[in-house]
Amino acid sequence: MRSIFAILFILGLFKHAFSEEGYCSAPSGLSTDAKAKPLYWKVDTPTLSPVHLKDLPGFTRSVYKNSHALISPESHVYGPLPDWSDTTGAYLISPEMGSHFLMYLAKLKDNSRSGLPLPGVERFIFVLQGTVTVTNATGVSQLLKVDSYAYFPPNFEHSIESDALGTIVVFERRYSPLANHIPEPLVGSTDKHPLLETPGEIFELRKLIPTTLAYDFNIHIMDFQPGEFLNVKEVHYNQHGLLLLEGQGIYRLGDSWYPVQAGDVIWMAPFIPQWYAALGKTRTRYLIYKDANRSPL
Ligand code: UGY
Ligand code: MN
Repeated sequence: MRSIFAILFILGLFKHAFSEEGYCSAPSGLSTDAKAKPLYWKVDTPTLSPVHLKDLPGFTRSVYKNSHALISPESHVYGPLPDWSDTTGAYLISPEMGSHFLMYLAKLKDNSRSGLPLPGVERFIFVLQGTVTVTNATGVSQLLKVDSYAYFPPNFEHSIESDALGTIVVFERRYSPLANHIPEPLVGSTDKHPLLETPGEIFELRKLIPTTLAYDFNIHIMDFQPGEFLNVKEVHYNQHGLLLLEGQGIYRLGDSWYPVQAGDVIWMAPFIPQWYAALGKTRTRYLIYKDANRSPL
């Protein structure tokens, strides 16, 4: 009796392996298995339909050109970050592309601890997931939750730690000094910032860094409702590093039009024509680095 069950079980396993993995010969019209997939079934159920694109081997929406790059999540490559402990990071925008700034994602866990930026380099962090603790040289600590950020002026001693899981996006650049203007460290959160005027535009704008001359860049948080778009087809000397936090839409970069969604990162070189339209059913929110307050000369 036992051996009959064993045989039936083994037969069942074979049947499963063959039909799941498609090792068996193509099903004939005489197949009695109602679940068998007909020959050429993929023509009608194409891998290329949007929901399946991520499963297509070798497929990525990432693009790298002289004037811009789109780096979508399936292309992010994580590795150790120099001088950080127990942290992995993915550099997404760096001077090798032509940018004057660095943008990377860092994943922290128990016992993670940041290294310091290079001398003369300022740092901005924004929390995407979990919580992180930032501590200054005198030992004063602050807990940052999702949507909170911190700015560290150049040569400002600090550490970033996590006792659980935390993901942050980090921007760093060599500070461009201006006589009599000294940037201060900052800590804050997006929701504490008032909406700013955006003459001629419809999107909602917050700036996370003061617009005073001490700071040589800003981080804008821009919100679009579905159907809203940039009125100005922007062309400007400033550089951008963008992270889509929520939503989806179409980004125009030069002559190319890209479907984009939350998680995507975009590098925009100076003077690249840029335009965005929000689509779908939910708001788009993106975070965007923009250099400011310094002459391009
Ligand atoms: O301020 C900006 O340059 C911003 N509106 N650019 C952008 O969203 N691509
Ligand atoms: Mn712009």
